[in-house]
Amino acid sequence: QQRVFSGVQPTGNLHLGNYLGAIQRFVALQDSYDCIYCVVDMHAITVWQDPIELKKQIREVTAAFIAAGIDPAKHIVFNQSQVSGHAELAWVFNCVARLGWLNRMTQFKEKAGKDRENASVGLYAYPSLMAADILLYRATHVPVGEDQKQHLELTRDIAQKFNNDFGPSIASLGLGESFFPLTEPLIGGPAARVMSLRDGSKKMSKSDPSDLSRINLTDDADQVASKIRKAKTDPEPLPTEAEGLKGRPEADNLVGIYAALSDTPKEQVLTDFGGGQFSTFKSALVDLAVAKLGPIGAEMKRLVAEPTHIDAILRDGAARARVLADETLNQVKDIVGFVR
Ligand code: AQP
Repeated sequence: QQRVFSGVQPTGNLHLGNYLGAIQRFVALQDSYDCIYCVVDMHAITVWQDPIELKKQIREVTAAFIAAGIDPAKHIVFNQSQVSGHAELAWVFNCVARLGWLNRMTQFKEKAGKDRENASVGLYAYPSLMAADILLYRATHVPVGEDQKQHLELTRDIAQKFNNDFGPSIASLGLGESFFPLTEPLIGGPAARVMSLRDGSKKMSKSDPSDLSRINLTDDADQVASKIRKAKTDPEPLPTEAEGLKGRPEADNLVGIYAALSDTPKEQVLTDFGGGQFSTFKSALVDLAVAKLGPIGAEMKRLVAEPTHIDAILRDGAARARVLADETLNQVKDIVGFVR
């Protein structure tokens, strides 16, 4: 059975990058896979989160999933902390992963910054927990933005080392040749890495201090329009072919956003707008972004106003996830040699 797992951190400021790189693709995969979509609140606390805000943010990410079109009745939507198997499997993986592997993780280096001694142990061990999230459900495919590629490679390394280290035990229990799948990342499309609207060399991110750098999913039409109009560009007209976007990161980013929002290749966008001025293209992009994001933002606001409904979705999803998680976890305990 092909199974998709992915997660989004409830760290506030959900933006167009999260939508195009992840959530929009989660929606599209629902017809072809069994999907598990998780609000990864335990990842969020690897950096400080205000407890009152965290609760709101967990509900907001859940609302974004539902508003974007994820069906929580057909698939599983839940928050990570309600299924304790994530933490339990992460501990086993902490003992499988090597320090040298984690030392190479660029996201830790970026997020810890210069004051590394003061970063949480959780931030360092983040990739082990992410591997546990995925492998607890033995997911075969994980849709993510390009920034998560390295963590997905580590997940495969952990799965492979577990399968090798415990090979004889797995075989003696009759659990097949390799217990964990080598999960395939699903990364791609024109918006695998949406860049900041202020600086084409930085990715659009929740933590950028400038609100003008990102389009938030809850921005109203005026905010979306003003941010796109102020987005950095260069003085040249748009090229007529994708080749001409090389060395023009801001133009490339806006064309990629248009392509992903309209579900057309970048080449088509350039056929329609190439040779013209940015102002014309930006007006069309505003119309498209408002038409696409407006209803999602409005539905998110409506859903977060009824937290009991959202909490019921998360509780129900967690109960269904727990059944799958417990099965894997019991097998892992047997494989490792724990008594239960
Ligand atoms: N700019 C982006 N372009 C495409 N995809 C992106 N994703 C994030 N930023 C972009 C994808 O969104 C999913 C959820 O991300 P996350 O919330 O788990 O964490 P993140 O990558 O840490 O998000 P941010 O916005 O970049 O936060 P900060 O500012 O804290 O670093 C993932 O699939 C991610 O790839």
